Amino acid sequence: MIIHHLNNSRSQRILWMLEELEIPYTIQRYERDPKTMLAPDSLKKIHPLGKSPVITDGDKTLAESGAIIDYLAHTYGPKLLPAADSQAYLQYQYWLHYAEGSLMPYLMLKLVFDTIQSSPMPFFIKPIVKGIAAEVHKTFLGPNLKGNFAFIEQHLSQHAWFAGETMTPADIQMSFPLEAGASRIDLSAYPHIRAFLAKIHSRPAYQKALEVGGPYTYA
Ligand SMILES: N[C@@H](CCC(=O)N[C@@H](CS)C(=O)NCC(=O)O)C(=O)O
Repeated sequence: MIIHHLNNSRSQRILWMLEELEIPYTIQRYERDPKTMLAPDSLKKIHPLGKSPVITDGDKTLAESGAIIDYLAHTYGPKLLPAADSQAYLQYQYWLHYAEGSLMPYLMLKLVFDTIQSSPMPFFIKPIVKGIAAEVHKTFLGPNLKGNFAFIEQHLSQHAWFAGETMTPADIQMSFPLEAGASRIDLSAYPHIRAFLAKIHSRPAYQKALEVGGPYTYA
């Protein structure tokens, strides 16, 4: 098993998943361009999109975090997986897809708009750009981020873990948007989300993954 690991990225959660399941692996490291933060072209030799994470397991190459996590859980589990016919399994699938399908796009857009606003530009364009960014934030990003974080907070106030009373790989998948959220928005109104982050950060497998993965600014 090879994990193609881009520094400071979503592949951190695949390292955590591998550590939780105690699957032996080797790390192939890739460094982001410090200016653009993009992955190096060499990653495109492994998968055409050149995004991280990617894993190679024997003759299989897999991309997309949710698909990788689900593959690892089914191939090397059943540790962490709920019973296939249970309510918890439906919840596991829901949160596995929700993380990248619904929540991350809002966080990515926020990052893009925040970056545009703070980028150098001619002084006469600045008010226009700021105006557009403020409007997108007011009418679209702000309400959607608030709605989604309130929804997650409500869910975690009633369940110990995303799929119910025991940890599943959905918790690993949800870690990245919540950590990214913690670094970009004020989570003081969401005590259950903060408690969830503290709980996952105290797991030995999470800490081991951090140790081998290298610096990770979302944690
Ligand atoms: N939805 C994909 C997103 C993959 C993705 O965008 N990965 C980022 C790292 S967090 C990346 O490779 N960025 C570098 C680049 O875009 O060149 C997944 O969850 O695997």
